[in-house]
Amino acid sequence: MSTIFAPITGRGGAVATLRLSGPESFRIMRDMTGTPPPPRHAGLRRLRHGGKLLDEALVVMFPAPRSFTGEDVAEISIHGGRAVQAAVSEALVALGARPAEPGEFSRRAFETGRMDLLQAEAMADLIAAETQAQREQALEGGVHEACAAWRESLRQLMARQEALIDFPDEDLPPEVEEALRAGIAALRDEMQAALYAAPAAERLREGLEFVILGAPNAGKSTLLNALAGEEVAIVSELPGTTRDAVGARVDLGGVPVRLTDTAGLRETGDVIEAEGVRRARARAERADFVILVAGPGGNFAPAPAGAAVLRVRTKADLPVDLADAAGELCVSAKTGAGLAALRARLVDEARTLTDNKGAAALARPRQVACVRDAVMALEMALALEEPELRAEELRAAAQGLARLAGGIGVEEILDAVFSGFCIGK
Ligand SMILES: Nc1nc2c(ncn2[C@@H]2O[C@H](COP(=O)(O)OP(=O)(O)OP(=O)(O)O)[C@@H](O)[C@H]2O)c(=O)[nH]1
Ligand SMILES: [Mg+2]
Repeated sequence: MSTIFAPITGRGGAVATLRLSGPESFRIMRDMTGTPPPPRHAGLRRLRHGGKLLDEALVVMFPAPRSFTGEDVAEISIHGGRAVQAAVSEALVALGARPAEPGEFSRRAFETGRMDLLQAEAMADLIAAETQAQREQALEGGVHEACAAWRESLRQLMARQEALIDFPDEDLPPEVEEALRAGIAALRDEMQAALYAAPAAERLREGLEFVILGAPNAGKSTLLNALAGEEVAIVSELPGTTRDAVGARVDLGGVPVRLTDTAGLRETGDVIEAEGVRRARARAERADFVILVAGPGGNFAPAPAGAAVLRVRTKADLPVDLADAAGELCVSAKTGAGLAALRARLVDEARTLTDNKGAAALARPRQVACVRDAVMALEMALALEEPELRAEELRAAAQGLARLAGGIGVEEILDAVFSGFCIGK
């Protein structure tokens, strides 16, 4: 096993912390510091290599197995500048360590049993979280706990199923069989609830896309700028100003949303604008939510099939003697009227779309696939009368859950999982 190192702090700070992990890490620290501090105590040490002083560093040693990776780990906090980091990195390489790959620390932590795959994924999500709702889901999504509880329930069901196999069924009261089936059904229902809620959890992890769609000059770009709080898109009184889809990331009640402004919808001989209109429609069809925009007296574009929409009437400051239709929200970017109400509506939509109703937050396709396999096996088990066959399906369900936690059959997916992590994770 090689000894690896990487910065575990972000760029540009006054201090950078490097983590060194692997069998040679303590020897390397002895070479550089003379005498490293005792385990789990921070000590200030001069780092030297080849007779040269490199920096003064705060050093902490974590002997295996009580370390992040489960291996011997040293963490050294050095000055954050480029030259210091380069000199220390060079010395570490000269002494036998190599730079870590993205996710390599986490992968080692997984391989030494310090965390299961679900915990590793949750940690990656926590570090990547941009908004508070994402942070909460990563921290309290409960998949690790739910998986452990499901596996325990299943273990008990399997034990009862085995007991049924070992005794001829005449000897057993029918209640035993019924209770077992009810137990399987209850477990299936709980896992199914998490599957139903999974799209919401995935949407929160990935972020939502809201698209602004409507006629030219309706005030779409103005609305984007107002909601984003900055001048993202060009606004002009000429219809057909926006061609490319222009996006801004906004935080709607803790949910990350990409708000996309699009070209005004109209028939046009201008090939570039026509392409913009085509993209606008395509974008809206894929969006999680569409904000249909129309100016005073204008018509709303038809909603894309299947899309959830909100109708927003713009330029409410202009006098028009048209009664407002029901279900429209009137705003004026000029006076600010209605913008708070619009934002509140969008926050509601964002929260609803990402509300997983307290179920375990299966936020990755990998997790969904494992739970779906387990649920299907439980369905099969419920459909089967023969105890041996049913036991077989319960074992298949247990395998699905073992894969969910990363216990078995994961070799082929590990690269994919951990390569999605950053260097230093
Ligand atoms: N009075 C008033 N004018 C507005 C308001 N919102 C936008 N406008 C004006 O309407 C015109 C068009 O605004 P844009 O935001 O560029 O409209 P758009 O829908 O993006 O137009 P295209 O990109 O051409 O499709 C500009 O002159 C804006 O200043 C508003 O609330 N009140
Ligand atoms: Mg525009």
